[in-house]
Amino acid sequence: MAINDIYQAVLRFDKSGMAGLVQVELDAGTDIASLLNEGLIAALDEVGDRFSRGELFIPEMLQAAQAAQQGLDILKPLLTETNSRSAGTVVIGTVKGDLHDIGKSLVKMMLKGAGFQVVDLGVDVPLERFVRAVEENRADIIALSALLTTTMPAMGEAVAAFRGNGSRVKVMVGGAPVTEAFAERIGADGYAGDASQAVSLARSLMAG
Ligand code: B1M
Repeated sequence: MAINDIYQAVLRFDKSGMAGLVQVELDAGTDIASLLNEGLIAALDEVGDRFSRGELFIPEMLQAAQAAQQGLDILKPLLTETNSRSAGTVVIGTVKGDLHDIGKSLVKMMLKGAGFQVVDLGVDVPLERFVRAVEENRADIIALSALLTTTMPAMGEAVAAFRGNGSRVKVMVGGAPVTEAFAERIGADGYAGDASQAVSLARSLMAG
């Protein structure tokens, strides 16, 4: 049994076997970061590459995501368990027009594990819902995820809206096509390349 089995299971769209494979690795003492990065996430990257090359199509991409999700469900309690008191409140969501959920959910889990209260608005979230949720929850931070180059502009619109309405919420952005340079260009308070960087960034935004 090895992490490669988990990687291969995503590529086989093996929804029913995934939980067992991940549990075996956990029981063997494999660390969660390796399970995620070398197993589930690396496999989804390969799926994306195969999609780009026209070797598989949307239904298969969706099935691969569902298989990976089964593995994440096993890791969820380990990522979210915390004893610390609230580190701050974060509203998180994937921007309008974008249905990609997995990376955003991973960021949510890690933030929860780090003691943040997290309000997850889901995917395809219109700007007005972000604005309302920030007010209703008196959020300290808003975390925006985008996986498509076509939906990234919604992040700039969100930053402009929060600056325009005088909100003091800190805006952090992330997602595969998002870069530090893009974050700076739109005036976001920070960019995180992965879920653990998102935790460090959220902590430093709370401190600053
Ligand atoms: Co989509 N898709 N997809 N897809 N999909 C990508 C993103 C793509 C790169 C594939 C490819 O062509 N190589 C490509 C985007 C190209 C582009 O715009 N540059 C693409 C496309 C084109 C599409 C469609 C347009 C296909 C079509 O219909 N023709 C369509 C769009 C639908 C829509 O959103 N409106 C589409 C649909 C789908 C599915 C629904 C089938 C499915 C998503 C299912 C789901 O999420 N429940 C799907 C999938 C699975 C993927 C890939 C294969 C995997 C995404 C993923 O979950 N990765 C993806 C290829 C790839 O990413 N290599 C692809 C694992 C996840 C853990 O990583 O989300 O990057 P990621 O999150 C990371 C970091 O980015 C960061 O932390 C996470 C953990 O480390 N992060 C943040 C993310 N959000 C953050 C927020 C933060 C901080 C960090 O807050 C501050």
